[in-house]
Amino acid sequence: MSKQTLTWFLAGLLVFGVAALAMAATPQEQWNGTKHNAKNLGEINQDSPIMRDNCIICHDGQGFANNVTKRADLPAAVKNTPNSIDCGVCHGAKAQAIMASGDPGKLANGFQVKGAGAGALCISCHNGRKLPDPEKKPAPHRSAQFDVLFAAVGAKVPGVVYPSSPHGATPDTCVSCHMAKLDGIPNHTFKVVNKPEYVAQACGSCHPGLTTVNRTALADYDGDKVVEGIQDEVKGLIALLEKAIEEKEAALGAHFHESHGSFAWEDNNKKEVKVPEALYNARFNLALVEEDGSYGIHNPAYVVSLLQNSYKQLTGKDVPGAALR
Ligand code: HEC
Ligand code: HEC
Ligand code: HEC
Ligand code: HEC
Ligand code: HEC
Ligand SMILES: [Ca+2]
Ligand SMILES: [Ca+2]
Repeated sequence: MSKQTLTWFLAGLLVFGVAALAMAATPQEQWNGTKHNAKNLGEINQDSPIMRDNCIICHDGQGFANNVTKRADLPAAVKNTPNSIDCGVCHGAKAQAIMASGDPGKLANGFQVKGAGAGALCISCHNGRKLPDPEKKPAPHRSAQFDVLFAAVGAKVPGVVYPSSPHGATPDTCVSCHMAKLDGIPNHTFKVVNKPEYVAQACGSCHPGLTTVNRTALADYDGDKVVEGIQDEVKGLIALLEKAIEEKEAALGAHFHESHGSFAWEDNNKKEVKVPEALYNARFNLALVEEDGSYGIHNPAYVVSLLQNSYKQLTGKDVPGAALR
């Protein structure tokens, strides 16, 4: 190679390299905008979950990494600050061991899952922590993704057989769908991007040709006579169940509220109202599905069945005109 050709070759490499760098995003750029970054959590005070004992094991990155539930037990340098769930947390020793084993260990609500691949890391934090209990009336935590994906948790009507999950079987569970390649690297926004290129990678191995996460449902589940995308069918069912719940509460004169992770109903004099089990169950399933946040994608048939059966248990009749699961 002559000296001149070599110069051109090197210049070409440089241009190509810069272009490639400009195209590929970095994990840092993608992570910056997420809620794993404490900067995006708004105003933080001592009552925020990222600062509170018993919450920091999931809400504070160093709480998780050091396996600690009390701030006082954190290393001095990170004890008094909110600590992001950052690169070092998810690529540190504890997280690596969980990803390699595919086993998040026993969860707060007693469930165990093995073979969850890299998604076991996500499951360590993204689980609902509670089981339905009409006596104590707990609410699911705002992170019920594990519970729905594995059809593990839900207020079930005795005798009804609920569908299990096709999506719990994805090899890296959460990571397969949420961390497919985005701009050339594993997606560190952690959000499923509802664009054809992304959907093709996250879902295409099992649903060839799918271009939107809102995949057309197999039937009309909310009974409005239109077969919509599954997320719209689920939103339709949520609206129907919510209306039925509010009608029941109005008839009982019971005002609903949630505090300290439990549901409660009170009359006009702020005295507790005893409500039927079906009402608690319906509230639990409604919260579970809303807090899961995927509007049915994590486990379509299960979510449809939970909502439809809650509606029936509460009102005594099937969702009018709907295809039942
Ligand atoms: C097992 C792990 C875990 C524990 C323990 C935990 N949380 Fe959470 N929590 C989460 C996850 C994960 C989310 C985010 C879920 C999502 O975005 O779907 C969350 C979300 C929340 C939210 C909603 C935040 C928002 O921006 O909307 C609040 C409020 C909250 N948690 C409060 C608490 C409090 C208070 C405690 C302690 C008493 C606690 N959490 C303990 C995992 C946990
Ligand atoms: C919430 C957890 C989480 C956070 C935070 C996180 N990562 Fe990752 N990262 C992962 C997972 C999961 C993978 C995919 C690993 C696998 O499948 O083995 C990954 C993959 C990667 C890869 C690709 C490795 C490969 O083999 O291709 C790089 C590089 C990386 N992360 C860097 C970073 C950097 C830099 C940060 C901080 C800006 C960061 N990560 C923050 C969970 C995380
Ligand atoms: C150490 C605990 C922890 C781990 C591990 C973790 N998360 Fe989170 N995640 C949280 C908490 C806490 C929040 C909510 C923060 C808030 O809103 O206060 C959250 C929020 C989210 C959100 C909400 C959207 C946003 O803006 O960021 C998504 C999506 C998410 N996590 C996906 C994942 C995925 C996928 C994994 C695995 C690769 C994962 N998380 C691992 C604790 C965790
Ligand atoms: C089969 C693919 C798939 C699997 C597996 C999966 N998700 Fe999702 N997830 C989705 C889709 C699709 C959405 C909805 C995205 C939308 O509406 O744009 C979603 C929504 C969410 C949301 C709400 C996002 C937001 O913006 O608030 C969170 C949090 C989440 N998933 C976490 C998880 C966790 C944790 C796991 C593992 C326990 C998991 N997901 C497993 C596909 C998946
Ligand atoms: C590992 C394989 C696999 C992956 C990856 C996967 N799915 Fe599925 N999915 C299935 C199987 C199996 C079924 C059940 C049979 C069917 O409905 O095709 C299913 C069912 C569904 C249904 C239910 C249809 C109904 O009405 O009951 C929807 C919606 C869906 N998937 C959407 C998605 C989306 C969106 C993604 C990507 C974010 C995805 N899936 C990724 C295997 C997968
Ligand atoms: Ca419909
Ligand atoms: Ca509808």
